[in-house]
Amino acid sequence: MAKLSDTIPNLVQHFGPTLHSIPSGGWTRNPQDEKLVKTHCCFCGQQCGIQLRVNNNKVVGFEPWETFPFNKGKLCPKGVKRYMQDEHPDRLKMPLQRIEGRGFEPLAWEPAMQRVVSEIRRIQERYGKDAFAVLTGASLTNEKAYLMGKFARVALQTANIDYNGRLCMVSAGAASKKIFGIDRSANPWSDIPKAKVILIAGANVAETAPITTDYLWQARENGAKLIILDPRMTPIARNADLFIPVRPGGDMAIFNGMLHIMIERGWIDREFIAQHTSGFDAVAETVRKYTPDFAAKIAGVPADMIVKVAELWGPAPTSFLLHARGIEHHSKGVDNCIAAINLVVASGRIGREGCGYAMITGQGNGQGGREQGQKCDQLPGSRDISNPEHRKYIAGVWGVPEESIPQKGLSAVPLVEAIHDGRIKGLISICFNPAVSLPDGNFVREALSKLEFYVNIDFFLSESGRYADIVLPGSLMEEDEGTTTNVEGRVILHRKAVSPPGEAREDWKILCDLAGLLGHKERFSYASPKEIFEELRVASKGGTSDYYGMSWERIDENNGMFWPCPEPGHPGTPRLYEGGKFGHPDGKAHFMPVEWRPSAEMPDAEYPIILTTGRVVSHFLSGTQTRRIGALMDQYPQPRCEMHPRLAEQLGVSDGGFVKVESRRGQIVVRALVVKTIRPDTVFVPYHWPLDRSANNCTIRAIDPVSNIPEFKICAVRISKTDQPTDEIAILGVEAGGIR
Ligand SMILES: Nc1nc2c(c(=O)[nH]1)N[C@H]1C(S)=C(S)[C@@H](COP(=O)(O)OP(=O)(O)OC[C@H]3O[C@@H](n4cnc5c(=O)[nH]c(N)nc54)[C@H](O)[C@@H]3O)O[C@H]1N2
Ligand SMILES: Nc1nc2c(c(=O)[nH]1)N[C@H]1C(S)=C(S)[C@@H](COP(=O)(O)OP(=O)(O)OC[C@H]3O[C@@H](n4cnc5c(=O)[nH]c(N)nc54)[C@H](O)[C@@H]3O)O[C@H]1N2
Ligand code: SF4
Ligand SMILES: [Mo]
Repeated sequence: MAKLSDTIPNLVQHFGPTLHSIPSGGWTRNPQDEKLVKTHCCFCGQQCGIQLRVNNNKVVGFEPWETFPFNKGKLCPKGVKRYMQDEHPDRLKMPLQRIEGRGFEPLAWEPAMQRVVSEIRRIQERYGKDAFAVLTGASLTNEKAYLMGKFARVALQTANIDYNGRLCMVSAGAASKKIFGIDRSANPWSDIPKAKVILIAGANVAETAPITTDYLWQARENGAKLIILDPRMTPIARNADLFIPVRPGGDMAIFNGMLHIMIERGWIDREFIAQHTSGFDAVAETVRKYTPDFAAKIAGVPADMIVKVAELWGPAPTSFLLHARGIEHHSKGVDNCIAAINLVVASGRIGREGCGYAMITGQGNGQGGREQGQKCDQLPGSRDISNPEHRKYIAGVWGVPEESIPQKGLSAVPLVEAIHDGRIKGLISICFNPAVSLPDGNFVREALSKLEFYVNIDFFLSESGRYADIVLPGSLMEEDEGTTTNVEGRVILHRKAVSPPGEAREDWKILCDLAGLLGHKERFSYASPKEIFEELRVASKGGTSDYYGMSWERIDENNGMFWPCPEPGHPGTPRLYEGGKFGHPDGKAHFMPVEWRPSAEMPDAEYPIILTTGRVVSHFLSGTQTRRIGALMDQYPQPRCEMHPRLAEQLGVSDGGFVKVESRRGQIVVRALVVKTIRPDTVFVPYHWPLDRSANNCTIRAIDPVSNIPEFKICAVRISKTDQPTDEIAILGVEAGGIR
């Protein structure tokens, strides 16, 4: 059984000697060998085009890729530095096994794989197939995401597979499916500059989708008005025409309040509503009570702001609404998104040039990662695992009896709860770092330490990997090839720039080998990721996310292709819902009424302050990659607790001083960042750090009843001034190990 105490001495050993050094390992630059590889950034859902400069099987730099249409050569600080992680001395190059009391030791591939297979067999024989679970990620390519879904259902026959997009896109996806019938942003980004009003709710665009900022500036040049809803005045909000400093959890009241005014003043498109939608009357009835005063009280903003935002949005000739996790990471995340989409559909401004709606996807393959069947309730092509027709089709593609495909399993948070209470005994995880990224971190780490067997596939030893019995060295994006689907729904191709170092292997090969050893060789005998794509495209045929008409060659020639693309001659579909044709069988958009409700934990006398969590520009997700890049560490070395000067004064805290942030579940000690750009009742802590700097020590395990997304964006905390923790220097030492 894994205990963190076993691994800590080894952890220090693991990080200790590596600071600031790039071992040359006998490598020499070969001037004749230099080449540029056109590919894409490995980080966020923008998936910017980049050219990697490669020499003698190493990425040594980059050049902009100016003809790639999405970013036209532009990159953010992470994209520019991404290649520096490749050479970090922590890169895993051998399988590791954790030995009780000794920590990790290298192991050859064959015994490592044998141990994994025998533990899977032992656990499944003893406790049943579903006692072995799979956690995957949306940074994986489409091919790997597809492979993971098939691996779980065919090779392991476990129902319990879910992915880290469960912490990310699922509220937006569920809302889009309910209203539009399709889970994808509705427009290509080229529609953004054509919109006259742009409303952005809960997205810190400048830091988390930096290239989108450029599209917004183009819109501003064209005279667009910009509206931002965020409890913090984010960089983009400083240039907005209207900034609404909403109280966390209050957005739905604003959306319903806007619709209330739009109906009252005749700013809805009655003809569009009659022809192309259903269910509007129930929504009109629900928003009747959302007067500006009523909505303002819930949202914690002045009532005239609600009138002002309705006056900007209501009569606009064209518009674009974008949102991200700020309104989605809630136990009412789906309803928040529904309220936002109701506004778009009621205005009739969708499905034509300059009229759009988008959820800003997060992870590199945030879009594709949620289509290929690695969700607990899903089969490839965004199919439904409980639909008999869908099951039959996929069983045919996989060549297995339909009955052998498990039914719906547990989603990420309940899955970890099932580990904690002993229903799940074994775990394989790839591209997911639950020890840092799931809410209620102490509970999650306790769960991981209870597993009888845990195998983790990663290129660095993540905080979750430290609980694993076996760690298998997988591949970085530039060490493998495959497709991802960007924020617009554009499927693009990542080219292999270098091969994995040492004995590390491409992720897909590891999975296929494992499936083979488990007795399913013939169904996992792909010669390349391209062959996996060929099967994926057939599996997606007829599903909503239909890739059937695409090929790697077509994707390459066209700088990406938008799904649905149902036939080989089909041009793809950059803009959805043209002519008011929506994705439901009746072709209509289905309005849904939603009522505001309180968040799972509201501030009270004991825990009086709202904690919200999120990101900073220089770090990515659980930080395993960006905390190893020196230039990014220099920009933001440690998490800080953002608070308003008024709150800081009440607490007697000064900028840079230490504070203890405590919730009912856990605590962190971090430095304060005193800024006027945040509501005085709310503090913000970025979550990219582990252990005693992990914002998720404080967050709550409440989830949305429909999407099961965790409520990362609001919980109650108390804050007190405190001294510098004695271990800060040690922790800083570990984390300053970035490559410069
Ligand atoms: N630099 C960087 N970029 C990233 C990532 C990263 O880790 N680092 N991750 C990628 C991923 S996976 C994702 S999901 C995206 C996330 O992208 P975003 O959603 O833009 O990022 P967050 O910081 O999680 O949250 C966005 C904003 O929500 C606000 N907020 C909090 N509560 C509320 C609320 O109740 N209502 C409203 N309206 N706003 C609220 C916060 O103040 C914050 O400014 O970024 C992607 N891009
Ligand atoms: N408090 C709080 N918590 C949050 C959020 C928040 O806003 N606040 N945001 C949530 C969101 S939106 C997200 S998306 C999640 C992200 O949650 P995580 O799952 O933690 O995301 P990553 O940091 O990408 O972790 C993935 C792990 O896989 C590895 N990895 C990355 N790419 C690959 C690959 O191609 N192959 C292999 N083998 N390994 C790979 C990385 O090294 C890392 O160890 O965090 C969520 N957690
Ligand atoms: S915006 Fe996203 S995809 Fe583009 S360079 Fe930055 S992290 Fe990479
Ligand atoms: Mo995300």
